Amino acid sequence: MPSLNRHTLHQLPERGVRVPGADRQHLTPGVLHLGLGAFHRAHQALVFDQLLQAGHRHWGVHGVAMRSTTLADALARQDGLYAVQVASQQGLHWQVPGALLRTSVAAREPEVVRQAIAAPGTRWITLTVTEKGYTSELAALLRQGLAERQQAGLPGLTLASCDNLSDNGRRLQALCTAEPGALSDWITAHCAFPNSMVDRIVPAATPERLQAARQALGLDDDGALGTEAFWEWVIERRFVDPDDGPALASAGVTVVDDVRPFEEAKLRLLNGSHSAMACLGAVLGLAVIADCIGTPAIRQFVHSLMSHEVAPHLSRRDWPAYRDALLARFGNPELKHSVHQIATDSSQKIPLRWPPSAERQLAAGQRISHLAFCAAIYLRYLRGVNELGQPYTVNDPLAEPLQALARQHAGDAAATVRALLTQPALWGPSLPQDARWTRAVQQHLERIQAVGALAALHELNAA
Ligand code: CS2
Repeated sequence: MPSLNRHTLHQLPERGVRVPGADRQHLTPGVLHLGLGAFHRAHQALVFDQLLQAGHRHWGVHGVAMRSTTLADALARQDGLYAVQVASQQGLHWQVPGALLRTSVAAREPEVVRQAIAAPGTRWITLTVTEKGYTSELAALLRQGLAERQQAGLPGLTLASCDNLSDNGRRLQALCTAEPGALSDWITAHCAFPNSMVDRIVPAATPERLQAARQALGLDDDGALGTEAFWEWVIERRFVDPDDGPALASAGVTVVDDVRPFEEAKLRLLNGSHSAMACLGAVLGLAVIADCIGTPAIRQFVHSLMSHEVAPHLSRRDWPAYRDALLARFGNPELKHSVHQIATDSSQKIPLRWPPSAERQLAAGQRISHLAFCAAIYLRYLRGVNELGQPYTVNDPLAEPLQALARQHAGDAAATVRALLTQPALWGPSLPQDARWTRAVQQHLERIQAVGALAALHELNAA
C-alpha cells in the first residue's frame, strides 16, 4: 500500500477526512517544537494548522524529537503528514494536519536544532519534553541557539513550555537564565516565557490504530494517532509579539493573565486521577483507563477523591462541571489509554499531582484517606507484579532504587512505608514528617496486601 505523503494526499477519501488547505510548499517554519511525541502532534499541531488555514503564514512547525529517530524519520518520509482519528460523541473522524513542515532529531543533529533556533523566521519555541526533560542539556541547546540570535541582532523568541509542570514557563526561564551573564540578561530582556496549560488525552499510537488508519485512508501512515474531541490550551498573555495573543485566541486558545487556576485544576484533578487509576489498573491487571473508570468502585473512589480531597483547594470555581466532564472523558472507549503509559515516570509526576492536595487537606485538618490510598497503591505498584502474578515493567528514571526497596520490603507495609514514603523527591519535605499521612498510607497498604486492591477500595468507599 502506498504511504501518506504530499504526492498521495489527493488519494485520501474525500468524505470524512479533513486535509491541509494551506499551500505548504511555500511556508517557512515559524515554530520550533521540541518533543515530537503524540501529544504535540494531536494538540498544538492542530491549532497551528488552523492558523495556517486562516492565512497566518508563520505558524508552520519544525518538529524536533529529542532522541528517538524512528518517528522523526518516518514523518520526514511522509512530508510531515500524518492522520489523527478524533473520537467524539458523534463518532469518529480523521484529520490530516499540515502544520508539520520539517523534522529533526536533537541527539543526532544538534547543530540543525541550534540553527533553527537562530533562524530569522523562527518566532516561537514550544516544548513538550516531559517532566524529566528540563535538564542542563536542554538549557545548553537553547542557550547556544539564543546566543546566535543575540549575536546576529535578531529579535528574541517566545518560548512556551507545554509540559504538565506547575509554573512551566517560569521554570523554563529559570533554566535558560541560571548562568548569570550577558546572554542571560539578553534572554530576560528579549524573550518571553508564558506559563501554559495544555490538555488533550492522546494515547501513544498502537498497531491497531495504524491498522485503522490504513483501512480508513487507503494509505500507510506510520504517524497515525487517536485522540478525543476535547482540547484546551490556556496560555499566559506574555509574548514577544503581542499580536500572537489575538491570533491564538482566534484558533480557540484561551489567553489569560494568570494560568495558575487552570493549571492547578488540571494537574490535580485530571493528572492526579490519571496517576491513581494508572497504578490501580496496573496492580489489578486492567489494561486501559476506560476499564478503570468502568469499574464502579474505582469510579466512586475517583469521584470522591476529586470532590472531597482535591477540589476544596482549587481556585477554579467551576470544578463540579470540570470533574464530571473528566469522568466522561476517562470513560471514552475509543481512546484505549494504557495504564502503563500513564504510570511511566510516576516518580516525576506524583510530586505535582498528589502532595499539594494532601498538604492542604492536612493543614486544614481535613481527611486524606483517598490521597493516602493513591500513595499506598503506588507503593504496591512498584513491586512490578500485578495481583494475577503477572510481571510488568516500571518505566521510570528512579525505577531501580525504588523497586529494589519495594521488593526488599514486600509484604511488610510498615517497612515499605518507612523506606519509600520518606523520599522527599516524591513527597516533598513536610508529608513524610506527618504521622497522620504515614499512618493512613500504611493502613491502606496493609489492607491492599491482606484483601487485594479492589476489596481494599470497597472498604474505603464504604467507610
Ligand atoms: C497523563 C497525561 O501520561 C500522563 O501522565 O496523565 O498525558 C494526560 O493524558 C494529559 O496531560 C491530558 O491532557
